[in-house]
Amino acid sequence: MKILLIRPHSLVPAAPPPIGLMYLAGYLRHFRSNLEIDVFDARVKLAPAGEVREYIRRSQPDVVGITAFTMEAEEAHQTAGMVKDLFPEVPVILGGPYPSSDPESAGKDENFDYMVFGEGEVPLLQLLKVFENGENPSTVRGIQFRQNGNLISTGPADVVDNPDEIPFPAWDLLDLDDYFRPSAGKRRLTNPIQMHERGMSVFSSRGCPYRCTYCHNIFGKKTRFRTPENVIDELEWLKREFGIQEIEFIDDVFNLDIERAKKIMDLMIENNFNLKFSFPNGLRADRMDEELVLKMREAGCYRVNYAIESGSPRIQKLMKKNLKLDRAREIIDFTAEQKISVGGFFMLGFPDETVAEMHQTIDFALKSKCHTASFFILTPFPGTEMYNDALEAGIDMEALYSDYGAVSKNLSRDVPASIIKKLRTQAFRKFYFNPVRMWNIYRTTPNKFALMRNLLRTARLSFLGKEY
Ligand code: B12
Ligand code: SF4
Repeated sequence: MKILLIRPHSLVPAAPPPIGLMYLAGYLRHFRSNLEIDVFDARVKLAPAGEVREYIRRSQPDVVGITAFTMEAEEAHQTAGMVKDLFPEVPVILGGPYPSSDPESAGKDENFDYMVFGEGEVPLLQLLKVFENGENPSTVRGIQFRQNGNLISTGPADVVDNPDEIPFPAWDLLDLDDYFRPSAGKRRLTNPIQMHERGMSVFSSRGCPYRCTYCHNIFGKKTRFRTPENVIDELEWLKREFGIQEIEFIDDVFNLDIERAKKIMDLMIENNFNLKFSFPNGLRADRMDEELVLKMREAGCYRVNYAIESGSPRIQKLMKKNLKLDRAREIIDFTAEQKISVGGFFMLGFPDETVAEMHQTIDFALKSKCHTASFFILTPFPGTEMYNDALEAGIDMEALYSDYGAVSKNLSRDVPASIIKKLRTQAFRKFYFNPVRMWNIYRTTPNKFALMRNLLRTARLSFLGKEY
C-alpha cells in the first residue's frame, strides 16, 4: 500500500519542516513495514496547482492524506478535488488544525472521505488497517466519514498515552535542504532572528490544560510530557543524522512542568550540545522562574517569546488566560537582562474590550524590556469557545478561509475595526521608534543581518497597515 501525504502551498508565509506529517510518517512505518510513504510539501516547493496535480498523478497513491490550517482550507479542498479527479477510488483523508477546529465546513466537501480530529497517529494507522481489511470505519475513534450519504462522527481520538513511544519524525523521507536554503522563497523557521541555517522544530509535550477562550484543543487538555531523556535523544539524533545546529521548541507551553524544563536544560548543558535554540510560539511567563531562565541561557537559548496577549486584568479573566501580569513583567525583564532576546505577543480586539484596555496592553509592552513586540488583532477561530460564544450571541461569523491568517471578525462590539487597526499601527510605531529599545535589540541579537532585514519588513508592513 502506498500513502501520499501532502501539505498544500498557501499564503502561510513560513515553511518550517512539516512536523505533523513527519510524525505520522514515522509512526506509520514503525507499525507497517509493507507501507510505502511519499511526502509532498507543496508549501516549501512553492508548487502551483498544476505541479501538485502532476505529483499526485505520478505518485499513483492508494491513499492520500492532506494536512491544513484553516487558512489553507481552500488549497486543501482543491488538492482533494485533484485526487478525486485523477483517482476517484482513492480514499482522501484530511487532518490537522482545519478539520480539528471546523469539522462542519470540512464535512461539506465530498472529496474528503475521512476527516481526522486532533492527534492523528492512532486514527490514521487504524484507518489504514480498515482499508486493508475492508472493515467498517466506525470502529476508528476521532474521525468523521460519510456513510450512505450521512456524516458519521466517532468522537474524540485515541491518543498515545506515553509520548516517548512515538517514533521521532521521519525527517529522512524529506530533502531537508529545501528547508535550510534561503532561496526556498518562504522564511524557513519562524524566529525572525534565526542564527543558523540548519534549524529544526522539536515538539516535547502534547496538550495544554489551560482553557484560553481563543485557543485550539488539538492535543487535548491533559498534557502528556516526553521525558527529558527522550527529548535529549532526539536532539542528539538531529545533530548526528542531519547536522542540525538550531532548534525551535514548539510545545504549547514548554515550561508547564518547570522541573522537567530545567532537567532538559541540565542535560543539554551536561551533553555539551552546543545547539542554539528559541521558543517561537510563546512560553507562559507566570510559570517561569529565574533559575530556569539562567539554565536556558547556559544551554544555548537566545530568543524567547512570552505570550502575554492582554495587559488588562479584566480581559485576562474574560479570555480565561488569567496570566499573573506582575509576575510576567518581572520575568520578561529578568530574561531580557540575561541578554536573551525577548519577544512579547499581544492581541487587541477581545470581545467587550475597551479602547482604554487596549491602551493598557500597549503600555504593558512599552514599559517592558521586550526587545520585540507583535501586536495581533484577535482572530476568532472556529471551534474555539470565543467563536462559539459569538455564534450564540447571534454574530454572523461567516468568513473566507484566507481571512484566518489574520482577523476574520471584529468581536469588540463597541470599538470599530478601523480604530483597532489604528491603535495597532500606533503600538508598533511607539514600540519600535525608541532609540533605547533599538540599541537593545541590536546589542542582544546574534544575527544582525537577519535582524535588520526583519525589522525593515515589520516597519514596512506596519506603515502600510498590513498584518504581520
Ligand atoms: C508551533 C506553532 C506555530 C509556530 C510554527 C513554528 C514552527 N517551527 O513550526 C508559529 C509561531 C510560527 C506559528 C504561526 C502561526 N500559527 Co501556529 N501553532 C503552532 C502550534 C503551537 C504547534 C504546531 C505543531 O507543529 N504541532 C506539532 C504537530 C505534531 O502537530 P500537527 O501539525 O497539528 O499534526 C498533528 C495533528 O494535527 C494531526 N494531523 C496533522 N495533519 C494531518 C494530516 C492527516 C492526513 C492526518 C490523518 C492527521 C493530521 O496529526 C499530527 C500528529 O499528531 C499549534 C498549536 C498546536 N499545539 O498544535 C499552533 C497552531 C497550529 N497555529 C495556529 C495559527 C492560526 C497560526 C498562525 C496563522 C497565526 C497568525 N495569525 O500568524 C501562524 C501561521 C502563519 C505563519 N506565520 O507561519 C493555529 C491554527 C488554527 C487553525 N484552525 O488553523 C494553532 C492550532 C494554534 C491556535 N491558537 O489555535 N504557529
Ligand atoms: S493559549 Fe497557551 S496557555 Fe492558553 S490554552 Fe492555548 S496553549 Fe494553553
